[in-house]
Amino acid sequence: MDYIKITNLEVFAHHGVFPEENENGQNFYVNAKLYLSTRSAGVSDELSTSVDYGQVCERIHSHMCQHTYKLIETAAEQVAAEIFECYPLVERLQLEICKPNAPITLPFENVSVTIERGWQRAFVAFGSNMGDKRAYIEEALKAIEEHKQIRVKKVSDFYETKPYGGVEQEDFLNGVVMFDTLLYPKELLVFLQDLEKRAGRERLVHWGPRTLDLDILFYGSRILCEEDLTVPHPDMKNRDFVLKPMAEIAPHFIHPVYGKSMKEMLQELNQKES
Ligand code: A4P
Ligand code: MG
Repeated sequence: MDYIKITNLEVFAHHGVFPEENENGQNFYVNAKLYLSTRSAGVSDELSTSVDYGQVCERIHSHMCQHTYKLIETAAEQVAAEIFECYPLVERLQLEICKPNAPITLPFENVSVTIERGWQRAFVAFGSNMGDKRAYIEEALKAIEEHKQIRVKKVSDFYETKPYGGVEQEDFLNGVVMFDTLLYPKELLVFLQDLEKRAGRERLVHWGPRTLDLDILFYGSRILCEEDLTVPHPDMKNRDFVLKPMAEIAPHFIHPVYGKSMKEMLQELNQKES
């Protein structure tokens, strides 16, 4: 991918663990690589179709001057967050903060931290089978849309579905939302669980009735097998309440484990069931 590169932007600021550093300040140097497509700017020759690097430098400079962090890790994280917030065209960012005058009592040339952050495509399934199902889902979708580090791209139709899994319970309302996010998978899980809590979700019966269930179906093409998080969400090949909305909004998205598109997986499930 194309990128705009800023090298050794000098900033006099006060970050550091020691009070003398916060008081006296020192020079920091920032290197940034902003990944974005420069194609339309290349064709149109219009600044409005790209990112103004002069403005980016000023933003980095004023953020670094106006805040005092103990760690350059925090400075990097916060500067990155501001760049993503202000420049929607930036898809990925590599940021290095150098501190060549760090208080180290040995000869050294430089110390720095480099981070890489970017928007990731995620799919989340929503379901409800208690109370005002539509209202619970709409409330959650609103909160997802309002999150600063989430950009909703598509929401599927809401599907009325029969309960799957053997527990006798009310019909469900199901669907899928597709978005780009800067949140890490675990942070996304915590956010979604908080929304479930806000909807008054109680975990009484496994696979039982719920006001709101939000499951991470996919996080890019990442495969995660952790104690509290399995991605892609398991068992989706048997669940038409997941595959139907997925096939509606992302028919050509490839399941990273099965190597099949959502459309193909839905067709296979339909064949199995007929
Ligand atoms: N967890 C692991 N991986 C994930 C992930 N990818 N996304 C962990 C979200 N959570 C994940 O979930 C239990 C634990 O799974 C969480 O603590 C999280 O750390 P839960 O929602 O508390 O419990 P649950 O509902 O009993 O399990 P789960 O996995 O959400 O159930 P399912 O598989 O979603 O099945 N029939 C229809 N028609 N429509 C439905 O929506 N849903 C279920 C529940 C059964 N039948 C249904 C439907
Ligand atoms: Mg769940």
